[in-house]
Amino acid sequence: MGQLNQISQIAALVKQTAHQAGFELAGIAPVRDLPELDHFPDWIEAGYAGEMKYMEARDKAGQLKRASLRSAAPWARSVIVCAINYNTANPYSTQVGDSERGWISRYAWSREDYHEAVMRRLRVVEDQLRNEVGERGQNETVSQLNCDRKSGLDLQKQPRSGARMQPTAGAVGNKHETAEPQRGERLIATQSRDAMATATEPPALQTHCYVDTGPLVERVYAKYAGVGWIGKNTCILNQKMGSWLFLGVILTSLELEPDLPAPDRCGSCTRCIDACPTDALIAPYQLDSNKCISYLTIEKRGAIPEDMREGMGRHVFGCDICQDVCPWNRKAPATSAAEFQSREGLVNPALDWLAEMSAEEFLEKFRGSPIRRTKRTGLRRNAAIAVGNSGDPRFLPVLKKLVADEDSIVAQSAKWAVEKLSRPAASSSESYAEKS
Ligand code: B12
Ligand code: SF4
Ligand code: SF4
Repeated sequence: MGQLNQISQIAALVKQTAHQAGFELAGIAPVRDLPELDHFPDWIEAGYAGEMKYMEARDKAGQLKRASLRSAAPWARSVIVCAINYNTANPYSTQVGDSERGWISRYAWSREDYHEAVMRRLRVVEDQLRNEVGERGQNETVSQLNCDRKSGLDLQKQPRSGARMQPTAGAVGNKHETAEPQRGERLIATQSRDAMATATEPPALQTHCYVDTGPLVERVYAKYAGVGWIGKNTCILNQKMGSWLFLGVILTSLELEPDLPAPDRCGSCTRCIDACPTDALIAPYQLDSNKCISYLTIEKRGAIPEDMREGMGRHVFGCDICQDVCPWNRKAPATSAAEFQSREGLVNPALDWLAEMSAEEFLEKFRGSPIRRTKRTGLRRNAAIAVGNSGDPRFLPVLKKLVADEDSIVAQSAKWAVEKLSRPAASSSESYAEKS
């Protein structure tokens, strides 16, 4: 069988396995310097990553790792991008007018943290790829195909780095990227040869799965894998599925036939930009995290800057406004994945319950939930601010207790909320909801 034929069979098998594993969409992107990545250094330079220092990780040469896979993972030739629908049939959280209840973003209602749910499925695809390449024989599928196809990158010239069970080049020591594969991540090599391979031996197949934590801007590769286009709200949108999608990627040393990039279908629409309550979408395709409610409620540690608090409305974890208003989400189907069905009480949680939540209840209620990321302090801080934005004076007794809270971040946020609720009702989350 022809080599190209074999390689396209592998690509087809990978996609088929991805579908069987529960991904609605899967495609293959090439590893090259894609034009969208040119914007990444500017984004970092402008400070739009806020306090997310892991976004600024650099290699030994001082280059931003996420700006180029060619330096962050020099062995990688293709990125398999998989996407899974997490949409549920629940209405948008901000449609719930009850001022006693807060808004949690759709992705966080899930029964299991998406990192684990997506990683488990990626492993199925990775294992199938490994088995397939193993069965067909390394010589044919990995070495000869990659080198014969003259991609401009000759695998034989790449450093072999011992090949087997080797962490990726230049990982950094922070929460998102570590030198060793993290929990749920693996680096596999199908070839069980001596690490001191000779120059005539084929290089090992390497693969590495990532959900969020890899040194790459997943959405750019999703575009080139044909999964969807990058919308003006910066999210990946698929014509049939909308944007309620989680992404997972498998980097592989195998050079697979790339898919065609998805064409941009935003047209003249600017609904997401117009609806963003905090003007975080500073221009089409450009988000300033410092202004984004998702960043403020999930990633930001310490106190939330005062000038950002009012715009947060009753959001307590994440924000979906720029996706809720997107016309491509109007007919987005609901997921059948059990892990992404909503947990009881999370769609529109009672704000006083969150603000007063004990450490034990936080751990118990949010076991295996992405909400753990903001920690109890963050969640209670967010709830206190949401209460301030509720316009509902019935919260004043609760807030007055919180002003004396031992957690100074919560106490400070509650003090702001008391002042806000005590002011004449000029701005509440009702006026906020009008914008969206
Ligand atoms: C950091 C991060 C965040 C940050 C920053 C978001 C951002 N837009 O960058 C914060 C905390 C704000 C965030 C929020 C959310 N996130 Co987030 N996040 C990430 C993470 C870890 C890195 C993203 C990144 O690299 N950003 C860097 C910037 C520069 O990229 P960018 O804004 O996408 O910009 C690119 C393009 O827009 C492009 N571009 C294209 N055309 C043009 C044209 C011009 C003129 C310019 C200037 C630029 C440009 O340039 C940039 C690339 O260099 C990824 C996982 C990953 N490893 O990729 C998840 C990820 C992007 N997040 C995800 C999700 C689900 C969310 C939220 C929906 C969660 C929520 N409900 O609150 C929101 C969505 C907010 C939004 N509108 O983006 C999903 C997105 C899935 C999808 N369908 O797109 C991802 C892929 C996680 C996953 N594994 O599924 N996130
Ligand atoms: S997630 Fe919310 S705050 Fe962030 S850009 Fe979208 S609408 Fe704006
Ligand atoms: S709301 Fe409009 S501009 Fe924004 S992502 Fe959707 S289609 Fe694109």
